[in-house]
Amino acid sequence: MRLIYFLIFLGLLTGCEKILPPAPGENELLDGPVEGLSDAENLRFLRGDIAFNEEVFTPAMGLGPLFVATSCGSCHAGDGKGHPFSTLTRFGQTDTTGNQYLHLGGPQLQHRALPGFTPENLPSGTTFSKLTPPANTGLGLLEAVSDADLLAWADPGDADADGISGRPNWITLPSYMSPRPGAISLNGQYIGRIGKKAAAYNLLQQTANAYNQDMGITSEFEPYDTYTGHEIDPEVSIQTVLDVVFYLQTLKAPLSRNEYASDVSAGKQLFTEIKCAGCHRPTMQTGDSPIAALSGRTIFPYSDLLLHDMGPGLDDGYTEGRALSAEWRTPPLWGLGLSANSQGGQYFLLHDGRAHSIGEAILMHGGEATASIDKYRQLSEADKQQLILFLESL
Ligand code: HEC
Ligand code: HEC
Ligand SMILES: [Ca+2]
Ligand SMILES: [Ca+2]
Ligand SMILES: [Ca+2]
Repeated sequence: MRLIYFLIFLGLLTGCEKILPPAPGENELLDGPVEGLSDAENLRFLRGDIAFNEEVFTPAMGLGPLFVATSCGSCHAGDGKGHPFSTLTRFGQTDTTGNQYLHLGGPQLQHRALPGFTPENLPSGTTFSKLTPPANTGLGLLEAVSDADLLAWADPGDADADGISGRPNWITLPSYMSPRPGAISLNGQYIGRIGKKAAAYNLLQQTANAYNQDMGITSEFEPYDTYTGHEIDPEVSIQTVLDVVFYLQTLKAPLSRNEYASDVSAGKQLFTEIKCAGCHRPTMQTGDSPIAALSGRTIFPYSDLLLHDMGPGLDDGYTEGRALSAEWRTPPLWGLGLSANSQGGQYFLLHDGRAHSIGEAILMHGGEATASIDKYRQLSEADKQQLILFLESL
């Protein structure tokens, strides 16, 4: 209340236009399509946008009976990073023999249920991760990077002895999925690259799972009711699922800001010097995509899409597929400086939002990042400040 009076008072003194924030510029918004879509593609983008952001499921539309939330957009507001009040909880165990709790509702916890149904509880003895929603921007471009490139960046045995290994999460494809052109497989498994542990092959798998596991909405792809486990009629059409996938594929990558300021470019230099770029790869190329606007583009995601052991501090004891409990996929850093906008004005970084500033997130790195973080600690305060300014510009 007092704040409001203060703002009114300020308003009287200065004229309202001075305290109202200016309308955000293009480079401060995360929603919007990549450049170069055809008219038909733009329409499809809009259909997906509506299904993702505006379609709220009700019991009559098939919601639940077990669910976590009622729309994609309620967790992924404005397509930006989500707040810890909209986390997903996944549970399992510390080994990678496959989820031992499938009969008790694993791997994902649905803590809400329609009247007359019992919501799930965490079974005793299980370990779990609480995941905050990542930003959904630029994912189609990441999907279009070739498997061969990802494999070229992996160094599972750390052959060059820089302490950084990095490996793909090899996953078994769901029955409805065909591998992308040029896909590389190992013992019948393929490279996952979506999700915090890279456990989903692509945006289709992530989307079909989200409808089913987050909202209890069955589709042709994931037809099993979350309560009974029985196959039931689709509650969302194939067309809508594919439109949402198209929307996610064609959401533009976040645009950087202030990149020509001298502090920012000095910070960028430091980022490479202290080996942050060993995992957060600044530049890559997309391969061929069925969507022309995504093909052959140079992109700046600051990720290698590979799993890295991040040490005991970031180990939740929860494994997903072959990803070990301390392993996380390098999160893209594009859009980092805009995260607070969609997180209630504050940063909630790392997989569960435990870091409240960029500096805190850096200091919580361990495992393969230890050498890099030691170098960070040795930077002067002025250098650290430049590095942070660079990260905020992304
Ligand atoms: C209850 C909140 C919630 C709802 C509802 C939800 N999500 Fe998510 N979403 C998350 C969280 C948390 C993650 C991180 C989980 C992970 O990475 O394994 C995530 C991850 C994703 C990702 C992966 C992004 C990346 O960086 O790899 C995509 C894509 C996505 N969601 C799309 C959707 C779609 C489409 C819907 C609706 C059909 C949806 N989500 C509904 C919370 C939610
Ligand atoms: C060994 C690979 C590796 C190195 C080296 C590394 N990072 Fe990371 N970084 C990661 C992974 C993996 C995560 C996600 C960990 C998690 O969510 O628990 C992460 C998370 C982050 C985040 C939080 C992002 C978000 O969206 O929550 C920031 C910021 C970050 N790193 C910056 C840096 C900087 C700056 C450096 C250099 C001082 C660095 N990283 C070095 C792998 C690495
Ligand atoms: Ca349902
Ligand atoms: Ca469940
Ligand atoms: Ca290495």
